[in-house]
Amino acid sequence: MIRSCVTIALVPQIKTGPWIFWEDLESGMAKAAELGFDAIELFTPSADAIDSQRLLGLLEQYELKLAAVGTGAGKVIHGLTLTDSDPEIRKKAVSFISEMISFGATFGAPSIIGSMQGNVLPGMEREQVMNWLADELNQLGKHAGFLGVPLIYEPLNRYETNLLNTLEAGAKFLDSLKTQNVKLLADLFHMNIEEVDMAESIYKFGSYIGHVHFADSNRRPMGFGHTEMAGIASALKEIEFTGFVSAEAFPFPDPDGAAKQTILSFKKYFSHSKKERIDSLHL
Ligand code: LER
Ligand code: MN
Repeated sequence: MIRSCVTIALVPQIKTGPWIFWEDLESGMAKAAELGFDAIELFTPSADAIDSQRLLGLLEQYELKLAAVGTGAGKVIHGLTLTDSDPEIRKKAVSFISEMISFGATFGAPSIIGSMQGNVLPGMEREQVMNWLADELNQLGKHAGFLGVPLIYEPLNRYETNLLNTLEAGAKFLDSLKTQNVKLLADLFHMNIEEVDMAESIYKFGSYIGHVHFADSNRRPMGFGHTEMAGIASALKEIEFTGFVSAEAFPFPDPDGAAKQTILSFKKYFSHSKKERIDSLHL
């Protein structure tokens, strides 16, 4: 069964980013629960930013799962990437992500490596950079596996990284790793820029996909752009995807409106109830 998820960002430095809820943790969770989301995805400044006992209590209280945790704050706040030319920075990036993996794993949630992957910058050799990334994903994937969760690697569009931009490139790279515990994140916004045919790529590389970011072509909530979601939803069902479709989209027109639009779109494409699917068409 495909489950719904909404993002909550608790990192003030990136207030203009593609995350739905921005208030405090509890009010985001209360709204997610009220709208009927299955889960939340958290974007926090660090692994110790939220007290685990408190989060556990809130997840129980609002009957929500923690679907995933993002690691991008390591770059935004601390300037860390896994492919920095400075070995000390790479080491700090690995330890930042490693701590996030441990935090997420307490709740059975995988961590996501998105912007922390970095770029091949002028003066660097691509082969060397990809070797660093491979070694680090092997190490981090093993750590995650030890804690019983996968690690999620996210191909990003060309304006954010020049490492790997498509599901195909990501899948080939994962095949070259020693660890089998790294999965791909299919972010529909990045895919809209990079894939030739989004549904086809999902069919082809479905076995690699561990998480989905749900946003329309313009990164607004699904339904506010021109992505052909019906074919993509069929592909996700066809590959028997059982993870979370998580709204990482701009809070347009505002967080509440974005969350509402997301859950309506989710029901339209993924609900098992015919009544819910029909109702969502009339709103
Ligand atoms: C992270 O999931 C992502 O998609 C990046 O574009 C955020 O900068
Ligand atoms: Mn994403």
